[in-house]
Amino acid sequence: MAYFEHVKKIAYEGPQSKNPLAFKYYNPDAVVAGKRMEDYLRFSVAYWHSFTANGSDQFGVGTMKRTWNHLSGMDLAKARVEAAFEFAEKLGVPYFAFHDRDIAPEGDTLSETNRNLDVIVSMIAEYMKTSGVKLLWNTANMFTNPRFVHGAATSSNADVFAYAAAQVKKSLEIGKELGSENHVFWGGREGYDTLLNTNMELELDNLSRFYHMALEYADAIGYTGQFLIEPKPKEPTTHQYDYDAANSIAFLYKYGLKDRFKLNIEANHATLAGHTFQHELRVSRVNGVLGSVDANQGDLLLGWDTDEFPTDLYSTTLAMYEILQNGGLHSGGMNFDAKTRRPSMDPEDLFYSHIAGMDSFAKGLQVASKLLEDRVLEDFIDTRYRSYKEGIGADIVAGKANFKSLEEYALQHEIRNESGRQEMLKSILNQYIASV
Ligand code: XLS
Ligand code: NI
Ligand code: NI
Repeated sequence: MAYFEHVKKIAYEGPQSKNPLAFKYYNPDAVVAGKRMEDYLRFSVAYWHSFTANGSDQFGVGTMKRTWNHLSGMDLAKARVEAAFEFAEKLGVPYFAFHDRDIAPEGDTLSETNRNLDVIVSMIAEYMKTSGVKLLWNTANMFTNPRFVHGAATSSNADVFAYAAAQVKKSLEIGKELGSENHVFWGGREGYDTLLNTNMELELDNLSRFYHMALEYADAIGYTGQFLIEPKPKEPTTHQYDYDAANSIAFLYKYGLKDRFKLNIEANHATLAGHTFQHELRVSRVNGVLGSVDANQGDLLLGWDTDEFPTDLYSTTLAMYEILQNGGLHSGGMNFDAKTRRPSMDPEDLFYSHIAGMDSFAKGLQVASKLLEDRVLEDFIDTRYRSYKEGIGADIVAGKANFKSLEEYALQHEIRNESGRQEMLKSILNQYIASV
C-alpha cells in the first residue's frame, strides 16, 4: 500500500524551479567543499515527529491527517514503519532516528514491551536492507511513561534507575542489530523542579554511573556507535542537568566520560539556553565534541521547544560554517527533530517541511563554503589577533610572560585599540547569503 500516493520521488530542479515538491538547493551529488552534499549533510527524519505524533498540544487533540490513523496497537506500529520507509525513499533522505517507544507500543510488562520491539525491529531491519536507508541514531524514551515522574537515571527511586538501565540495555542491542551509528541520551526528566526535595550530588553521580554502565554494556556486546548527550536547559523539568554544551562538557570531564561521548546539538535547545545555535556548535567544536545536530529552529517569541523546521538561512549558514570547520559531522548527521505546525496537517506537509529544511541547510552549506574559501572572516580574525604573533603577545602565548614582566611592559606602553567592525562583517555576510 502507498501511504503518500500523490507524491513522487523528490528531485533536484534548481533555484529557478516553481515546483514546491522539488529541491531548489539540495542536490545530493553536487560537490561542495570537496565532498558530495549528501555526505556533508547526512539528513535524517525523526520518526517521532513525522510518524508517531499526531499534532496534539496542551490545548487540543491531534490534527494530523494520516492514512494510518484508523489503526491501533501493533497494526499501527507496522503501518508506520511502511509509511516511514516510503517517505524516506521518496524524499531521498539517507537516515532516520527513533526512540524505542516511537516504533512499538508498550505492553503490560517489560518483557511484552520488548517482544513488541523485537517484531518491529526485525521489520525495520528488512526495510533498511531493501531501501538502503540507515539508522543515524536510536535512543530510549525515559520521559513519557509516568514511572519517570522523578527522572530516570536521576530518579529518587532506585527501582526506576534499574528499569531505565534495562530499557537502555535493550536499546543498545537494537542499535547493534540495526547498525545505529550513534546512541543519544536526552535527559528529558534528568533534572529537578525544586532543590527543596533534591539530592543534586547523588543524582549527578548516579547519572554518570548510568553512562558508565551503558559504555560497559556497549563494549560487552560490541556496539560501536558514537555516544551522544543532547543538552537542553529546561522543559519538561525546570532545570535539566545537561543544560548546555559547556555544562555537559564539564560533566563529561568530571566523570571521566570525555573520550567516549560527544554532543548532539539542537538549535531550539540552544536558544532556550540563551545561546545562539552557532554558539553551541562552536563550544562543542573547539572542545572536540561536536557529534551531531538536531536540525530545527525555535520561535524566539515563545519560551518553549517549538521544534520548527529550519528555514532561517542566517542560522543554517553559520551552523554550516562551524560544521565545515569541524571537517563535517563524521558519524553524526542532521536530524530533523522538527514537526509541521499543528495547522499543517496534510501528508504533503511532511514533504514541504523536510524540503524546506534540506534546502535551507544545502544553501547554508554553499554560502559557508564560499565564505571559508574566500577567508572572509578568517583573514579579519587573524588580523584582529595579530598582537599575539609578535612581541609581548607572542611571549604570553609561549608561556614566557608573567605578571612582573607584563607590569614592566604596561608601565612603558600606551594602549591603542582598533574597531571590531561587526556591522561591516554582518553586511558582508548578507552579501554572501544573497549572492552565492
Ligand atoms: C526534546 C528532544 C528529544 C531528543 C530525543 O526536546 O529534542 O526529541 O532529541 O530524545
Ligand atoms: Ni532533539
Ligand atoms: Ni528538543
